[in-house]
Amino acid sequence: MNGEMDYMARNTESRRDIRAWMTDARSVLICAFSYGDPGAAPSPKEGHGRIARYAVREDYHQLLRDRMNAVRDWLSAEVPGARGVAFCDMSPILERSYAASAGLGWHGKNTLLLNEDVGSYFLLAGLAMNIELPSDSAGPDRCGSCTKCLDACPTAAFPRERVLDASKCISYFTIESKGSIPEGFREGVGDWVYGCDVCQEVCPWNRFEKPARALPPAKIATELPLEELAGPLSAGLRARLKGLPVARAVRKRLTRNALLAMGNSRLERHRPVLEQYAADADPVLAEQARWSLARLP
Ligand code: B12
Ligand code: SF4
Ligand code: SF4
Repeated sequence: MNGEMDYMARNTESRRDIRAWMTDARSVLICAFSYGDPGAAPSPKEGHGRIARYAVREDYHQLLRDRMNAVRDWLSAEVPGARGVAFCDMSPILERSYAASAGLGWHGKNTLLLNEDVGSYFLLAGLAMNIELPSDSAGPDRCGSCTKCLDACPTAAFPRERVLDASKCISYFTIESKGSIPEGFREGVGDWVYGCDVCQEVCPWNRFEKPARALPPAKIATELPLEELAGPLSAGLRARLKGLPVARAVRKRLTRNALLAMGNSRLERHRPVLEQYAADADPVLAEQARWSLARLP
């Protein structure tokens, strides 16, 4: 279920118990940072590829670790001997489990953490501390009988509620997977070129989405022209993508994803670009372009 993300099968100890990661940890302080932006839903646009909302603003990894380090520095100054290590996304720690135990929300059926005030458009970052902190308690599950996210997933990546088969998720295919996207899933990937927000867009709790205060505003639109994404990036686009998560994407993966979306668009105007890549020295790009060409009318 992990696809090529081998790292998820490693460090299972620290996923079970954070003390395998920080031996003297006694508390976890975890925060949610909203990137809500009502009205900024990535919507299909002819000849464009969609980008997940979180990826169009400044990369959050260092930004949020810095914020948690500022909290750690303040706590260390207040409590002599207090020590802590910040984490955000990159460490083998089940952030959603800690966040749920801390009362930040509940595990939605789409496996994301949901909060009744802001929905699910937030990111998590935490601090493992060597001191005992007062603890909060988990809140109730508010999904009820809703199954909108499970029904809407374009690649049927949920074998059952609250379980994601990561090897079928568009987010995995477009961001993490290095080789060819398996044929059986290409149609489902649709026009997504970096991440996927479908199981959040349909969630009724995201109606309560509020403008983000905790993260910087979006720097680019959530839809970009496929021709621009497939070719060598222009200086202008490179400058606009600088510092965004989408800029972390390996160039080849972004090209592969744009070629796939061109096939799904069925737009004749993409033929010249696809014909050019059909003869590319890279077998993944060449095969993807041929598949997409075969879908043009
Ligand atoms: C690897 C990863 C991915 C992989 C695999 C996801 C997966 N299977 O978990 C891929 C690339 C597919 C992915 C996709 C996305 N991700 Co991601 N991802 C991660 C990462 C780095 C690790 C997750 C992990 O270890 N998963 C393994 C499983 C076992 O862990 P788990 O789902 O957390 O499950 C545990 C708990 O949920 C709990 N649990 C599950 N169900 C229930 C039910 C109850 C009642 C209880 C009590 C407990 C419980 O038990 C499980 C085992 O202990 C985390 C950051 C982190 N370090 O946590 C971000 C993280 C989960 N991702 C995040 C985001 C934003 C996304 C995307 C929305 C990005 C996008 N727009 O494309 C999508 C959403 C896909 C989806 N529906 O979940 C955010 C989620 C924020 C939130 N509000 O929940 C995180 C927390 C990053 C962050 N720092 O903010 N992601
Ligand atoms: S992110 Fe997209 S592909 Fe992944 S589970 Fe959600 S809807 Fe399905
Ligand atoms: S769409 Fe419905 S089932 Fe899915 S997470 Fe939102 S409330 Fe829960």
